[in-house]
Amino acid sequence: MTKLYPVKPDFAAKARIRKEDYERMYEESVRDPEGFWGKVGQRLAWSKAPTRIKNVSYDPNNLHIRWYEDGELNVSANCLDRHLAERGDKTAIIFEGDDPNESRHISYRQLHEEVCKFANTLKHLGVGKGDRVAIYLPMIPEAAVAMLACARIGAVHSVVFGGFSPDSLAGRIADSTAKVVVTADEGLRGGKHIPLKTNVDAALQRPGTNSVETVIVVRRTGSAVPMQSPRDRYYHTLMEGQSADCPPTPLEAEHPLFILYTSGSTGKPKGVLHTSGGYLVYASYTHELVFDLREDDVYWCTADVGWVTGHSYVVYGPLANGATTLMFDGVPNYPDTSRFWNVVDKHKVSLFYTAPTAIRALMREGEAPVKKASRASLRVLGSVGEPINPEAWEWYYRVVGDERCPIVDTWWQTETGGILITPLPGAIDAKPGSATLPFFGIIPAVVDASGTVLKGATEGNLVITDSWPGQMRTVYGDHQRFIDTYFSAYPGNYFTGDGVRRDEDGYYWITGRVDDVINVSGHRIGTAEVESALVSHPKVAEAAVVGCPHEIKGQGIYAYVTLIAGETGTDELRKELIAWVRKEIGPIATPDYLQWAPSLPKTRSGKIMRRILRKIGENLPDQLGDISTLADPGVVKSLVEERLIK
Ligand code: 6R9
Repeated sequence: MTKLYPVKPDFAAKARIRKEDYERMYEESVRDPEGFWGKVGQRLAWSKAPTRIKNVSYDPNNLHIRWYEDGELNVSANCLDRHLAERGDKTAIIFEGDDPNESRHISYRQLHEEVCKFANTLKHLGVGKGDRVAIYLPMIPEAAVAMLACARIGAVHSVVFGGFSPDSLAGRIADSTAKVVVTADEGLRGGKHIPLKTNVDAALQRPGTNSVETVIVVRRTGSAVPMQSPRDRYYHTLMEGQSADCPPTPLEAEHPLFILYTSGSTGKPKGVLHTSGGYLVYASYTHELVFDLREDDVYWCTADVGWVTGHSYVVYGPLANGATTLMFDGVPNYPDTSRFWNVVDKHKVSLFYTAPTAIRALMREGEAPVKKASRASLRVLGSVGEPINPEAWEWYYRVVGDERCPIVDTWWQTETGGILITPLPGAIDAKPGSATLPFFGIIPAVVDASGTVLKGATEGNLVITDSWPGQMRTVYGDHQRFIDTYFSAYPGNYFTGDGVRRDEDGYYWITGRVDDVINVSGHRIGTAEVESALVSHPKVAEAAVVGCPHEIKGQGIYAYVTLIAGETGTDELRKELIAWVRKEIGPIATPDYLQWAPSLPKTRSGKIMRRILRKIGENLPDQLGDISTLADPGVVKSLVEERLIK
């Protein structure tokens, strides 16, 4: 039986949303979405107030998603200018470096000044409304400055995670035809230097990247890096003498705010496009209610700005709410495994948001590194990125939160812009491992493979039946792919790509991806991307990649590789191929297992039967199911015998 953790009465007494509020507001939000989101939209400062709240059709033949479409606003003005009168001296960003001796506070006034100067810098470089700017930076305040400066002038940012390889960066630059790249000389992680500028140089040698006119380099470590004139310019020299006066450009609510690439089931990552008004309404509203935000909270989300969590819940949500947000440029185990909790004590963090993979890794180190720190400031704990296993949930609750802090297990996606299924800490009783109930305006449904809607306690695929303001609007440059990926499988619904179980209390339990996406440490990796990296190696004939269970990462990457005739699968070659994928995509895509496959199980029409490979990788050789449709059932036997997880 699952344990129930009821909302604590003392927490509920002071909470923004209590049980009865949740029920009443949820009912209203789905009965009258226009009225509900019209009111919620007033939380932002609009230069022109919207009157048309929702204009949505999920019909694949006429697909459009528009919120607040006749309104005008500027996202950076909402995150900065409107706080100046009341909160000018309040800390907007606490920066905590990789080195525990490096930290700094940036007030709203200072951040505003820096953003204005950088927005003027971008303008001076010829960047205007609608132009794309790639951001390839560590977790330093300049990353937020660059994002907000783009927003200020209507440029569209595309943040690329600093752990991606030159090739991955090049693909993203080419797809978005970015005019400027903002990077740093180097990153610093766990004391190690990451060659960001050198990676940019390598990326810009790749075909398709000649849209880039300028590379702006932030000095992070001060190491000497090659600078190519006139293309490469230092951030600090460009900023010298720039005016701190830069009026925000009023933009239509549906003006694009950013593109963020995410892995799908086919080879090429998709440029998820989010727009301005609806996105900011949704990110800020969810941030306020899910974390029960108070004026004096210190909020820390450990995600990198290279992921959507960093966009919505490090930068945009918190700053739109006038909160203090902590940016951490380090790792949980440097200088030691008490780091998270030392940072919590040092900055009196009250709201803490991290990923299950980090919890599991720290859990392995025992309680002592946690208990060394007081953590007395903590009030709410959050989880995001993948299903949290009940053991990790219990440990987070008991050891980190001292059984005092509610846990919010927040389910959402790059595509959704903000949290869709989550407990509200003062309103919804928790069950470890369940993301619980939908946020306001969200109508989840469970469907079977044929699209039949299943009622009551059941299990199937998760769809969302109507739009919400934070929803993505299109795949950049490929609207048809947007329709095909999300709206064709179950017409009239948004398909999430996740499997789900709904229990007798109506609680949702996400069971993981049902497509060819693997969730490694909360990061999405397309199996097709890893496969294409493998087959680009001259000795590889064919490859198939599946997910497998992994104690820390949640899922690991399991690759089956067929070599070209005449090559032998040695340990050395295995290492070489693993290193190859790491170099091609980035460290997060490093295969955990690589099995030599004399051949791959295929149907008579030549399709690889991944279902079988998945079961072998999961060490479930008794559950292969029907293999009679295979062209050569014999190949399965040797793959089972040689499997790497037993
Ligand atoms: C925000 C983010 C999205 C995929 C999603 C799902 C998994 C995220 C989860 C969760 C169970 C949670 N996921 N949060 N699964 N419980 N609380 O992670 O976006 O990188 O696009 O990943 O992550 O499978 O479909 P993104």
